[in-house]
Amino acid sequence: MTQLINNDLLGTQNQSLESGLKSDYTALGEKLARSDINIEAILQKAKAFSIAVPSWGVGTGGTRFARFPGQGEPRNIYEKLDDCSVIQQLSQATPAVSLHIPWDRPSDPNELRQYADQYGLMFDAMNSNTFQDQANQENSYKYGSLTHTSQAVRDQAIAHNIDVVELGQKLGSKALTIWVGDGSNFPGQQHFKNSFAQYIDSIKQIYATLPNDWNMLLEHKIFEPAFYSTVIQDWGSSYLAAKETGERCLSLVDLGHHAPNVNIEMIVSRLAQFGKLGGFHFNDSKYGDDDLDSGSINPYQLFLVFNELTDIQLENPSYSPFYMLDQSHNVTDPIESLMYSAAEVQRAYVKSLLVDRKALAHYQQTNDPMMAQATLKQAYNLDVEPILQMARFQSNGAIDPIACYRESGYRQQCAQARPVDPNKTGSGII
Ligand code: LRH
Ligand code: MN
Repeated sequence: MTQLINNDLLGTQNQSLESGLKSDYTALGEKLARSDINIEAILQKAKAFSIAVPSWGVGTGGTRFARFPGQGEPRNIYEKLDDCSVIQQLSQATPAVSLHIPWDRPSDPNELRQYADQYGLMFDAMNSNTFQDQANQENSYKYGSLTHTSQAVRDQAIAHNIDVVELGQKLGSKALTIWVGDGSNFPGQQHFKNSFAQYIDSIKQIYATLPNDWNMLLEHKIFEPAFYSTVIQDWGSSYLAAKETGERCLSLVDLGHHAPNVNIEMIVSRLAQFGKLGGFHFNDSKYGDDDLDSGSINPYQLFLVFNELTDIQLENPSYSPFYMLDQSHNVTDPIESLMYSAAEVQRAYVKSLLVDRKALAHYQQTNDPMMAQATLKQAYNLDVEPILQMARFQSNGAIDPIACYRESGYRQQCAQARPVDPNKTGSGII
């Protein structure tokens, strides 16, 4: 397998940290054993955990005001895969990449698949794009796409999604994520029922062409780019559309797509209870769809989301939703942010495995709110860093990915190899 970070450097870095890790791990193991928890069993689950990285996340993100390009930014899908391979080599938790079409459309899908294979990378859910107009596109998406009042525009958007599925099949993907920004900026501008009916009619046509082993993931979002109403504005609209469309049409929860303080962990529980929770876009936010690093603002919410997921998986062990990071890295090195964020999501998952669920059920049943919340906090307050480090170490990753990455000088090498394109400043998320 091709690996872009020198393995001797990785080995030397790990060696300097190994003994500290082993004593921390042993101490945590003893502490967990006192609660009848076998740390080795938790470690195996931590090693099996994976989350996909967004191809658009390895470039520097921006806002509508400005984008400040970083050093050595990837200029095409191949360089994006190079960077994704570094994230996987060091974190050992991100073996799959989620592409966005047409941003990542390859001229030769087989060549792209082989390029990914050399790094042991796979392709996760494919993302279609009918929220931007492409050059020489016949119909504009200014007033919508899958919900547009014109059948011709809807047909164009449907055809694009079907085309993305066909490309995804060549790349080995097994899911299509549909996020549309369709909505309105003024009361009266859009007919709520008609636009929702047009959305459902459109996705049914896409679903009819979906391979039998694929899922279709519907992503809701409260606002932006529309600022008065959004057709798929909340989990309810997503659930209704998924229910109407078919068994393998499910809802995807992007954590940043809710109003501040919405109880996202309860939405997770609801969608799962009715068999429609298909996947996640993990990130964090304080105000809007800020696309900040996962766990950087509200790590307890991330833990509470995984607390629900682990509860669901106890009942249904085969339940495995699509996990993906969906972030915009405006001021950090995207590779560092994606490695750190993957570990933060893995951390929330591991902590959720340490919840004493028997005790929690007892305190819930006997209406003891103090002890119920204390039971969750007991797991959340545990420092599981030794388990995350051991998982990486035993998988030939880096005990300290960011230190190893910085020591490697990979970014500086990219800065040499990928001179900044002075014309590509502009603004926007990519
Ligand atoms: C919309 C979204 C969606 C992607 C886009 C890059 O806000 O979360 O998942 O298509 O970001
Ligand atoms: Mn998203």
